[in-house]
Amino acid sequence: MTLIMGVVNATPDSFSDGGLLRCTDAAISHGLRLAAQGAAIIDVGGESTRPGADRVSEEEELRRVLPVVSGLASEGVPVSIDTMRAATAVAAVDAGARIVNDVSGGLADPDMLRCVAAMDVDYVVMHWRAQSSKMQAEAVYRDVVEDVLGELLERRDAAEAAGIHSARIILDPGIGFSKLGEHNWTLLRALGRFNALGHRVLVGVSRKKFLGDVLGGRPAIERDAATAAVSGWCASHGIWGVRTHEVRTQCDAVAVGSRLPVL
Ligand code: PMM
Repeated sequence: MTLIMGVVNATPDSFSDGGLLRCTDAAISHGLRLAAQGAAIIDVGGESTRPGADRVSEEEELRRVLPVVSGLASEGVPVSIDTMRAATAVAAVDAGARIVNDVSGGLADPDMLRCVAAMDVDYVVMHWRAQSSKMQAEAVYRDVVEDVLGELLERRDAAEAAGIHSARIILDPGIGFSKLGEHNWTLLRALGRFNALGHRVLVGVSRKKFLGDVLGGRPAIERDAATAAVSGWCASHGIWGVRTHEVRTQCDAVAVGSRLPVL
């Protein structure tokens, strides 16, 4: 059955009372809660990738994520580290992470693929074209499905050429990254094409803007039901995992979607 990857953003602005220690404690508790609710993996990130977001320094990213990764891993929770930096990936794996979730598919840091190849971990290769501050300017496609599939396979090939075993690679179409609303819907309608590539596929639509756009501009926090509709659709397609902020409703959606396989 499609698994749920629960999102824990270890960013001070995600936890309203601020302060690193409180942020760390809140992030660990939140991750434990999501795991107890049924998330099979907790994805810890310290850098926002929202359209327009600026980057944080490596030091700041490490300060945010490492205590959260080790806190969750020491409780036996499978952790993935959401980072584009090789040094952060290496430190997080050292702290107990089992999956490196690189939204840039190895494009943002030239050391990433080599470093991941040297570790005993799975690697999420997401479709990505540019850093968040300028990614929406790159949302131009001839045929969005063919272009994304082609670019994703180039990154898959680069990962394998760097020594990452094929079975370790998880592919992700990168919903919302250098994509306009209609691009996202077109990609979701073509999920079968991504699954046919022979790798596990991860999909992240949780609370993203294109869902709010079909609901009259509904704010992010009120998009979990819409997210669940897509989680069910992913489960119908036998997708390996969905990355979501909320877990309980998504588990229900996946349980139902898995009983309605798309033939
Ligand atoms: N989306 C975000 C962050 N990390 N990782 C993967 N593999 N796939 C995604 O779609 C993805 C990701 C942005 O979402 P957030 O800022 O709401 O967490």
